[in-house]
Amino acid sequence: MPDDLKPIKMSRRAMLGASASGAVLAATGGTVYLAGGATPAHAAGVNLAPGELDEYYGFWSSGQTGELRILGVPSMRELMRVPVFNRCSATGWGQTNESLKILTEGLLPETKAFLAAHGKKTYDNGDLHHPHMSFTDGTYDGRYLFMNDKANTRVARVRCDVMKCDRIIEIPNAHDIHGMRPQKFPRTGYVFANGEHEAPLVNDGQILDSPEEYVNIFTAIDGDTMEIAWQVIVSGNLDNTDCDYQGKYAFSTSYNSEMGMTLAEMTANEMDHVVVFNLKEIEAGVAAGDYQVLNGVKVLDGRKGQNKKYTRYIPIPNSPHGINTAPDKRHVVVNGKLSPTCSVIDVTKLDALFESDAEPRSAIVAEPQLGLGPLHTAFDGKGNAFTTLFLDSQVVKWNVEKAIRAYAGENVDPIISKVDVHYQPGHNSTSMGETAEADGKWLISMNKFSKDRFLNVGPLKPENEQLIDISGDEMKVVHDGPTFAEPHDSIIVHRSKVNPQTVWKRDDPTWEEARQQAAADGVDLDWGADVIRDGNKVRVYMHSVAPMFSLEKFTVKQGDEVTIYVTNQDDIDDLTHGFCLSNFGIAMEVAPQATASVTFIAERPGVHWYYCQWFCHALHMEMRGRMFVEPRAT
Ligand code: RUQ
Ligand code: CUA
Repeated sequence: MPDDLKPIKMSRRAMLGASASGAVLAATGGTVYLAGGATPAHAAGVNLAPGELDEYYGFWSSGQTGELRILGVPSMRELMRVPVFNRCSATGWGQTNESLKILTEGLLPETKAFLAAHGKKTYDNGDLHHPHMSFTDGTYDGRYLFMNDKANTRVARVRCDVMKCDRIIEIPNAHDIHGMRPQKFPRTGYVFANGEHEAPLVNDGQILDSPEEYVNIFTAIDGDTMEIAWQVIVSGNLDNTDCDYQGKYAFSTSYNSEMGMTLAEMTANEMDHVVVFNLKEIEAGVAAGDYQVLNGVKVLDGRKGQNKKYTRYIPIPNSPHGINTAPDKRHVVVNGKLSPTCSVIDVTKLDALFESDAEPRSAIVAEPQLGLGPLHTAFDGKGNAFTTLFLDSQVVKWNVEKAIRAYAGENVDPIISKVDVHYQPGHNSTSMGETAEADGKWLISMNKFSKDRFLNVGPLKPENEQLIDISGDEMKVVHDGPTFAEPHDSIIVHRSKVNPQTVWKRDDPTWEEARQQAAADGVDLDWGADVIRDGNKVRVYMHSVAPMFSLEKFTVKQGDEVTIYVTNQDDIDDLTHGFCLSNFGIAMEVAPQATASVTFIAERPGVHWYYCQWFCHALHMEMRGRMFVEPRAT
């Protein structure tokens, strides 16, 4: 633990509540937490005192809200929302030219045409399930976060130096990206993305009821360039994905090996499968030209029965969902969902599947019976696994080595303990748990239902994310955290891995187009106070220094296409300004040393105030100016 980490202290209120309920306080390694009979109703959980910092960053998805969220762990305080697939009223994401560039440049041509027919430039919804950080040598490297959009088949990247999204791409040929993971070794490298829903390969309206012509697509994206490296056609749909610590294999679960279209068809088989992707063989296939090009992407055939060395299909009971590689760098846990089991793959046994056509199930080394509805598994780095049981509303802690011995015939029970969670857990995540540096301190159980755990806010309820202390054999629920629709997944990253800037650098590429336009206009983007007319296009350059904009007023004509560039010249930590043009539906964030711009048609004659919409100064209310729109000559 770095020296600068302050011990986590309980609040006085929590301590009083805890002792009143007869709980015992235990201190370990600077961390104080509840033990014994503390009931969550009395325990405020692990509170940090005012001003104390969390030990971990939690990166949270937000499901159908479409943004990334940053929480502090263990306090569970929400620290930031990073807009990605959504439209954000506060920051102007989805409206500023800088964000629209990112939101539109990666869309497929047919998507752009479709959106244009609706008067839109981009989608304004998304379904962000899985946020994961880039890796180097099996652990987080603090460069990027990657995340999927199930709703509109996209993958996005967030820069960790500024915690803003810098690239979004739409994935051609696939339908609805669900599972997504970055390569762990040697580095990211690839970002693997599962198409969840199968469709005809050429989906042009010719085929509906011929399931044999439906395929599914596994995609490898180059995480550095955000371009698609290759795709593989597979049999069955694809749910979640993970990869090994050796850089050789990726794996995806399939809950519908039947390729069924109805619920009855989809759940007919007792066994579905995990698809194993052989990265070296796929790369060799690409090099050898064994692909077709579809929508500009190299697509290889890895379907069952192709007898190619690209894929193998390991039968797994039944409709498996989550797949999680253990920090021991060897075992991969496949969560059975409709089967009460988890299946454990040993990655050292995968070579034989490809090289000597060994029976696919020979890679399974354990299949413990854990409880009802296993969905996802996390790890403590001490050989133990934590699996969510959706139907039982529990988390089960079990030992991987014991499960392997039991599978080999020994009379040993791998289950260590179970804890009730509230209610119906989906994902879970442990501190650093999806890296080789899993540290076994905290577990988040991401529960889909909160029911009675919070004040009733009407028929729509928050989810409940519970913080669990996993440092001992018994798991202890120490905090309930409500979250809005609808986080699926999270990762817990030690704060030593992440070090964002506090102000922007003026040479940041985000506003490169503004920089070029200003140069073409002969204007100083940094210190602008200029109005440039170019036909019916008007470009307004201003900067802000609290509490003033450099332009107190400017004039345009009705019908002009106006672009306003605002550069925040304050370079003090946290001194963000905003620009809101009232009754024009325009508002944006301009953080310290950033430039942001927005384009609109000045269709309303008269005086219109613009004002700073981020509280910045004692004279924040006075930080305003006027746009005068001269009426069109009639
Ligand atoms: S999934 S609740 Cu979208 Cu990650 Cu399993
Ligand atoms: Cu500038 Cu408020």
